[in-house]
Amino acid sequence: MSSESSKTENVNKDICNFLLELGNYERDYNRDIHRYNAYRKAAASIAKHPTRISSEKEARQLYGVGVKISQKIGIFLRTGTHPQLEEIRKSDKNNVIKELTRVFGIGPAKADILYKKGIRSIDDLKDHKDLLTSHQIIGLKYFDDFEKRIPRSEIKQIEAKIRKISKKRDNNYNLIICGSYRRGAETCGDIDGLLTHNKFTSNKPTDKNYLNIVIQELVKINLITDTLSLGFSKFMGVCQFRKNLPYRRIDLRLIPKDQYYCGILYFTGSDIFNQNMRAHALEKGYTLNEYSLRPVSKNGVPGKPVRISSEKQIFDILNYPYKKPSERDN
Ligand code: DCP
Ligand code: MG
Ligand code: MN
Repeated sequence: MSSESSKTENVNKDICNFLLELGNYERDYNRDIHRYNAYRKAAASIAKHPTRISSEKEARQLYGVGVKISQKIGIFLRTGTHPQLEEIRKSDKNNVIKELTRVFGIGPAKADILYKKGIRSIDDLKDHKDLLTSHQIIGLKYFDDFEKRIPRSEIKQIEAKIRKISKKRDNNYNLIICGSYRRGAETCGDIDGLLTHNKFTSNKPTDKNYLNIVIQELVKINLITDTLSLGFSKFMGVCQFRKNLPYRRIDLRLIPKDQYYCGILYFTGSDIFNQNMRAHALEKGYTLNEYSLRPVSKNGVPGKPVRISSEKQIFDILNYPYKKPSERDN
């Protein structure tokens, strides 16, 4: 989920990598998502800092960098490493978990189970597919391809293709690619598409399987090669734009027209940006999620969704400074 929005060069990259390594350890080994988020938040903030950070004190001034993390940065700056980092790198279990969680669909909990069963590497896994779900087997099958970044130009072509195919089927379909692509990244980890249909809104329940109709078309033309999961509003799978190009992870969602702006705001991210904006919304007496923005009453009950007619309007209502997608890394 890295956000490679290659803008100005990050002069504190070593510090960011140091923090991310500690953060991943908290997530994968201790399964402490709060600590993981704290490290990521600090790293995202430092990545945006235009000048070289030279002291603990300087780090402490930055948004999202607390006392403990800045102390660690201080030690890292003085010694080029940190005892905790050395510890982590020595841990066999941690290294195995780190390797196994590179397979799409294998999270830290599953990796832990596999470790306990004696699996030590990706190669071990290939001989023990019986321990994996169908999801994870697909992750293993495309292991090398899924680690490759997707160039922006390829996503642009995939976007055009999906748009053309869905519009041909029914001109009421609309498509927008969100995620890191919409944030302007030169390369992306996966493809995140949002689909709407002019006749589909949240107040008119429907039996029509709008998403499935498009997926079937995309399977027919061999753009979509595998399905990880498919529900009424959410598809996760694999696509290949052209023979000999890598297989790519693709997520497609169907959203009701009236939830369009909250949908694209959420799906554009980054995830850290979303967390920060949601926290801000709560402070302003609103609850914001991928579907709607709703005022919260004094006793904590969310009211009716506000009718939204642009992405910027959500920022305005919350009195949150508007950020273009390319500025939404945190
Ligand atoms: N998202 C979120 N919280 C999560 C996961 C996702 O808010 N825990 C939202 C914000 C993300 C968007 O969904 O930007 C798409 O998720 P991805 O995992 O595809 O992340 P990105 O597209 O931002 O990065 P990448 O280039 O790694 O795909
Ligand atoms: Mg993405
Ligand atoms: Mn995604």
